[in-house]
Amino acid sequence: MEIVKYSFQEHGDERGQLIALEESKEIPFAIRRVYYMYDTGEGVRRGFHSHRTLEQILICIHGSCRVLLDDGRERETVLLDKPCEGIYVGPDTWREMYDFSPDAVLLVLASQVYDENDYIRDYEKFMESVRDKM
Ligand code: T46
Repeated sequence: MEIVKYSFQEHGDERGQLIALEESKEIPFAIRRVYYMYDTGEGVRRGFHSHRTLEQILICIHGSCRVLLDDGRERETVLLDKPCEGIYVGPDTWREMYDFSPDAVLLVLASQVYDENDYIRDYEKFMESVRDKM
């Protein structure tokens, strides 16, 4: 599977770096929610679900973590370790986040507000839903 990666423009000067992300510009959807996770315990694995419609951009703005993506055919992992890089994670993609460094802050820009009905949290049900679309 192809992982869609973004390299965001850094507006650097002698004061340091700044990255600006605008909806429908650097981010390919209207941003309706922002959340972030931090203080993730050692050895913790999060995620374990897919979404029916949600689109997201994941950016590890501090520290590092790994993301496993599974589209029902293939699994890929990606290392997020730069605040200027992000990945797109769309619907019908199982995701797991792991290997968080103690200082990791994983920022997520999302296309929809929180809706538990958009989640598929059972791997067999996820496989059934993607098989139906293959
Ligand atoms: C995803 C990955 C990358 C809210 O109340 N509002 C929110 O917007 C979110 C994201 C979560 N919550 C609550 C629901 C749970 O009680 O926060 C708690 C932890 O959420 P969850 O267990 O779903 O977190 P992760 O890390 O497994 O998954 C999250 C997102 O939920 C998910 O959409 O794609 O990060």
